This record gives sequence, structure tokens and C-alpha cells, in this order.
Amino acid sequence: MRIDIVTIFPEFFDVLDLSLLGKARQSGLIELGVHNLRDHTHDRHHSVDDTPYGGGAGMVMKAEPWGAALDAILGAAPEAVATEAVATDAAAVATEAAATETPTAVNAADDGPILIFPSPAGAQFTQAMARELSLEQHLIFGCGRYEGIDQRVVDHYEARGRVRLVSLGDYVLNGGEVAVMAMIEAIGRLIPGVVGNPESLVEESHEDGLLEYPSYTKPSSWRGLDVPPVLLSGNHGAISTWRRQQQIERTERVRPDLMPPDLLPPANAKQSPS
Ligand code: 6GU
Repeated sequence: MRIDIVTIFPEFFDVLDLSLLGKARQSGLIELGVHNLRDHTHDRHHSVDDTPYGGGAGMVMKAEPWGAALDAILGAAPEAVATEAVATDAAAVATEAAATETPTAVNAADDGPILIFPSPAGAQFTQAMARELSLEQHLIFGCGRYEGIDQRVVDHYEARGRVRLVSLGDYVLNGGEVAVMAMIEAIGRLIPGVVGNPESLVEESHEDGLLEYPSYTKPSSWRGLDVPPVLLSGNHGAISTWRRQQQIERTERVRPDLMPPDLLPPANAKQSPS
């Protein structure tokens, strides 16, 4: 998979050198390009934001640098080349395309890249979405800061291809960078070969709709706390049953919103007159 990230904080993504994803990059399973939005500004101060039309607090990210940065990754739309690009832009596009082997050429048969804008106004990122996205050939993440990106950037690229606004959850971060890091980790580990033992992906929270069961390792007794005896019994049927019960009990307690209706306990006895 090819992943491109556009951000004003490229250093944020240095940590993608580490751990499983770092290994996946070394082995070529994941190819990463991190691009500084400010490289696509032409004014002396490299400004990427301006005041909002209509007034209000905060700043809005300008459309032009975003257009230039995303065109450089996607290959510029013909009309954009004709009307917008100056000579230096065209040269930058050409070198970048040559340096990264244009994914559009490699994957002529697919639907092209998916452009993802992390946003608290987006659709909820889920394990199911991570799984879908792990099947893609090329993801492009556009990290907004301030009060967001000029809406026309989203509108323009929606007219050219697949665009998604995606939120980590119902809280506000200062920018998309941390959200993108989380999404890349969730997606990357689902790419075949990235996680050494694929079986470890199966029995995990959210994969079967329930939370994970608790795990234990040696020693069997620690600070007066014993490992549940069934796990030491060697009885695999009993262990499976216990783990499943733990998943259901934990999900009911911590995340009742996730409980599949068929696993809910029978209706409260008080509600049925007898
Ligand atoms: Cl994806 N971005 C920002 N800025 N805040 C968030 C978020 C994303 N998801 C939850 N909060």
C-alpha cells in the first residue's frame, strides 16, 4: 500500500519509522510519503491559513496550497495545469511523480486513491472502515489544522475521485495529525504480512463485535491474585466458553451500545407482571 500524508507538521510522522509499521516500510509492504503543505505556498511567509469568510473565530486553511499539494501527489488535473501551475510547480510535479512511481499508472484497474480528511465533522472511524481501507492500493491523508480546510478543497476532489471525511470519535483534537497516526496504525496492521501472526488479528476487540476477553501470563499467582483456574485446566472447550462469557460480560458492562441484541440477557423480570 502507498500512503501519502499532507501536513504542516511532517516531523509528527517520524515515529512511523518505529515498530511494526517501520518494519512494514522497510520490507516494502507500506510505502510512505510525508509532504509539507508549506512547500506548496508561494508567499514569503508560507502562509497556509486566512480569516474565515462570514467572520467567526479562528483561521481557515487556504485552498491554493492544498490544491497544489494534492495535485502533486495525484497528478495535476489538466485544467489545473493550464490555469494555475507556474513553471516551478510543473517541475515539482514532474520530479515528484518520477521519484515515487505514479500509483495511478501502477493500479490502472482500481478506482484510484482515496483521499481522507480527518475531521471531527466526519464519519466515525471503525474497525470495519479500517478493514475496508486496508484493501486499498493508495491512501492520501490531508491533515487540517485551525478551524478546518476551505470546503472547496473537499468539493473539488470529490468531483475528481473518492473523498472521505473521517472522525476518530466525539471529541476535538487540535489537528488531524494524531488522528491520522491512529488510522494508519489501525489500517496498516490489517495489511497481510504486517502483523507476524495473522491469528492474533482474529481474536481481538471489535473484530467479532465484542470486546476482547482478559489475558494472563506467568506467574500464575501475583500479589495474591490468581489466574482464573479454567485457563490452567488444559480444557480447551471450557477455556473457549469462559473467554466468550468474559467477552459478553465485559461488553455489556463497558460498552452496552455494542451488545448484539441476541446476546442481551432476557428482559428484566420486573417488567413482566406475574
Ligand atoms: Cl479526525 N480530527 C480532529 N481535528 N479532531 C478530531 C478528530 C479528527 N476525530 C476526533 N476529533
